[in-house]
Amino acid sequence: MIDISWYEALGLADIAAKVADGTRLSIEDGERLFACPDVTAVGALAHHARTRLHGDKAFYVINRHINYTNICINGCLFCAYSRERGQEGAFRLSLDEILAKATEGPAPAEIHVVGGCHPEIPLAFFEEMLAALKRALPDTELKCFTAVEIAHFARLEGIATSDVLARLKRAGLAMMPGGGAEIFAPEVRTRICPKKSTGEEWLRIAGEAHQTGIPTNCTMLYGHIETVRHRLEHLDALRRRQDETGGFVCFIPLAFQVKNNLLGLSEGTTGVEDLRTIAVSRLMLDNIPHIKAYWIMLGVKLAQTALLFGADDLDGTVVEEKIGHMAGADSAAALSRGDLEAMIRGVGLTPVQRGARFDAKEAAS
Ligand code: V47
Ligand code: SF4
Repeated sequence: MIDISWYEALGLADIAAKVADGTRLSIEDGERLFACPDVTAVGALAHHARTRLHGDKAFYVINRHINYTNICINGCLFCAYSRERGQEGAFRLSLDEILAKATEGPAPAEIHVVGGCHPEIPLAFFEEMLAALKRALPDTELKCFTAVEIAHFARLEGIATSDVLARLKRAGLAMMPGGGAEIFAPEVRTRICPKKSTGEEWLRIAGEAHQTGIPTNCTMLYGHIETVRHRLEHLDALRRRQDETGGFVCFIPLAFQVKNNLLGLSEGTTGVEDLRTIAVSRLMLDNIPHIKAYWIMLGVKLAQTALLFGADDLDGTVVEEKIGHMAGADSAAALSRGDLEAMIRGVGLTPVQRGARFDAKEAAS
């Protein structure tokens, strides 16, 4: 139940009424939620929306992240992870090294594989990688490659992105992660990632993946040079794409980690800003089922709190993470299933172990 008198006092009764009856919020509604002095009031609305979708369930996955290379031709200015070829710290894993990482513990439900846009790894390598992973781990879902990598593979091969997607799906790709979206607005992109696919191209490839039968996640990198309006326009673009193709499974707001960037930024986001961004995302994205509190970027305690501010998923065990940690994220490298379940139970919710596409794996014990 939404306590309308609380929202009347805040001048947000009309928005609370929209949330109560499931009416889509406008960008201007989103701006008012960002401006509301009481973040707990915004969080309570988002919790109402997430409870309507998921009851008392909160999700996690037994997964493993693998980064196959940090060599990248894009050189995004916010990215602490990428290196040029030959630069100190540059790496590229062989197929055997990828397989060794994938199979080093018990089989995960999901393997998340992404990398930089390497100037010469051919598409055939990734087809072989997917087939080899599938042979080694037949029950593991392969969630690999962002829309930016797909655009890069297509350019290297001189073929259409739809052909890249079809070939990767045939080789065993089940799902794509949501990275590379950053902020779609061209005036932001030209300043933070001028060489990367445009926002329009990212959205086009996501839609193409959905039409090829590959569901994807989607992300937003916030807390750098963007404005609140840019965030809301980004969310609106995602939900319009979702109206058309329906293939987004989960949205992940990525809090910018500030160490080692070329943007000259040194102030990270605050916890309150993170919670507000998660809450407004839940309220705006009325057609995307899941919102992830990615503990790697948020830290464990804030990710847990975010489960009461609109998020319904914690991602997973992860095992090894480089992108956030090279930018100063001070979270642990990995969490256990027990840690994730305790985080969820600690806020009075029921843990549900899921697969990459959020199919339930088993009832939590
Ligand atoms: O695309 C890069 C972001 C993304 C920084 O789909 C940074 O389930 C914060 O997309 N601070 C990769 N973020 C991570 C990603 C992801 C992670 C977990 C789950 C899923 C999923 C997707 O990380 C990049 C970029 O947007 N990023 N540098 C940084 N300094
Ligand atoms: Fe390359 Fe991705 Fe880093 Fe940009 S964010 S430089 S595309 S690895």
